[in-house]
Amino acid sequence: WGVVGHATVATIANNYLTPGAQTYVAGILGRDVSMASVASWADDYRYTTAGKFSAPYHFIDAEDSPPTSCSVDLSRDCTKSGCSISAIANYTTRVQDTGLSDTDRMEAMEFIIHFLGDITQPLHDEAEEVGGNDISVTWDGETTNLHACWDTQMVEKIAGGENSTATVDSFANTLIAQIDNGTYESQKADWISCVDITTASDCALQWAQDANALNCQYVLQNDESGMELDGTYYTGAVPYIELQISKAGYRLGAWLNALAAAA
Ligand code: DCM
Ligand code: DCM
Ligand code: DCM
Ligand code: ZN
Ligand code: ZN
Repeated sequence: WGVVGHATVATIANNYLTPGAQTYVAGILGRDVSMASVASWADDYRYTTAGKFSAPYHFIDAEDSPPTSCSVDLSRDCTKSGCSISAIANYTTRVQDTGLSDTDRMEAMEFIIHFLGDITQPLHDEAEEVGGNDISVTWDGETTNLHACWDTQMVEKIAGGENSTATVDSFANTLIAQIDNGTYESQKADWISCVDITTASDCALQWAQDANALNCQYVLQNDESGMELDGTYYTGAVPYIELQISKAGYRLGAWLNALAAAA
């Protein structure tokens, strides 16, 4: 996801933190630092020399065959340099390691906030055409790629603008209302059916498989190459994007609650 997506995930998660988790998160990030404000730090960091090692952690390149066959296989798909699943496990361990420096634990927390978002973006769980980066499409007549549209253009169109606190808060509140007593009320328990911080890799694999399935259901269902996405494709994608961002936020809240309860 882009900046609006990650900030919305973090804002939703923040809404579901227990009082203990609010204190726990603030103690690690810093008192006046919101989760939303650090939610895209990992995307800036991966382009720095110091942070280059973390670039593969944002995705898992599932070598499946969409739209016919979708699957994620940890041993097949998580490379030696790591992937989103190994990263979620690693940083879940590191944020709990009180022997690490405050900076290392803060970075671990920021990685968790970010990667529990990215893992719900279907194209972050897909090797095909480099997660859709190599599928050229247009958005309102402008050339871009399928991955960027899912990360940014479509999310901003749903949210009603580029990144701002007002846009993100309003989008997050709309989704929170659906989680609390709307479309998602009956599904949200499934979203957190695996929230066991002692088996983080197993949970993250389930989350990746859940999102990867959408590549066969919708994202890569037709040949999107050359397609204008700001039309029928966008309209059909909206419910999936809202679902995945809601899911990520609610799950992240539960994950942080579990971390705080174990601390
Ligand atoms: N930032 C962060 N975590 C870090 C370092 C920076 O969340 N470990 C955030 C704080 C700023 C932004 O990234 O909003 C830019 O930080 P800087 O000016 O330190 O590069
Ligand atoms: N690092 C990490 N996860 C680990 C070990 C290290 O993210 N399990 C990070 C911490 C530093 C960088 O990698 O930012 C280099 O760490 P080190 O100097 O410990 O090799
Ligand atoms: N990405 C991905 N799968 C890959 C490579 C990249 O999901 N195999 C994601 C990471 C960014 C976007 O695609 O969200 C663009 O990546 P980059 O800037 O590395 O081209
Ligand atoms: Zn992306
Ligand atoms: Zn990312």
